[in-house]
Amino acid sequence: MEYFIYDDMIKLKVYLDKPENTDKCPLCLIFHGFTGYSEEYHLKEISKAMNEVGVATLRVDLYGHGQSEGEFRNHTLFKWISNALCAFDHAKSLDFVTEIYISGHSQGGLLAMLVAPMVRESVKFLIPLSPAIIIPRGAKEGNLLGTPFDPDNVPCELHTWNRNSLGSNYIRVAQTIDTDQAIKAFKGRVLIIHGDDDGAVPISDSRDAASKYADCRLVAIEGDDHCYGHHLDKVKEAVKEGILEYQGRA
Ligand code: FER
Repeated sequence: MEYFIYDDMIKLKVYLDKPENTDKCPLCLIFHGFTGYSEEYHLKEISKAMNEVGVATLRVDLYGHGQSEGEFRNHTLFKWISNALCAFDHAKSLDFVTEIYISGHSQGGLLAMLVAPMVRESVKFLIPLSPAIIIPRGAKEGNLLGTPFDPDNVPCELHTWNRNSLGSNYIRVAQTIDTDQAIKAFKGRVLIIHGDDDGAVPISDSRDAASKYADCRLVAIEGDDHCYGHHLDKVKEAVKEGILEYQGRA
């Protein structure tokens, strides 16, 4: 089911998929990555895998992406955090939902890591997929998308791979993000999944994050790339196993 929710004046497209033959069930929020959108193949397949183990999903097109409002060049992690909290509140209001999990891919995986501790009283399971921990670090060190810049004199434009450009506030906001603090503040279960041949976002950041979380397992997908072009089946298996294990049914 597709519909819109509102983050105040901003219309956000969401895709709700429920497992068959269930009355009440958990729901997992799924956030896409930078230049991504909810209907990407890998996200639809991961959503199906969750449905197969009895978990509903809510995929959210975030500000400036997919069919949601906002200009790509004006998107920032602050706007995405606001959107994610709005999606969380919406999910909480759905009467079939028993519990909420949070997942996301790449920049959406980073977003999931930032939002989970903010709603830690209700979210006990976090599933970052190839999380782009590299973004806040790159913003602080002065290198994003392979483009070096002076982090103390933030450039007014950042050119991306699909010819869209990005305003400077993206970088200014990313410079304020403290990933280690978000990791420290989340004590629930974490399952990180990451291809070990990811050229866009290094798996080393996920290994480091996994060692810092209180309760985390990292599943490395051997030979896979950023969007799981080779072994999406293994990603789906890892998601299903992780959910069943979390639910104590494995
Ligand atoms: C970067 C590396 C990765 C970057 C963004 C990404 C803006 C995000 C990737 C994704 O979400 O798929 O340097 O800079």
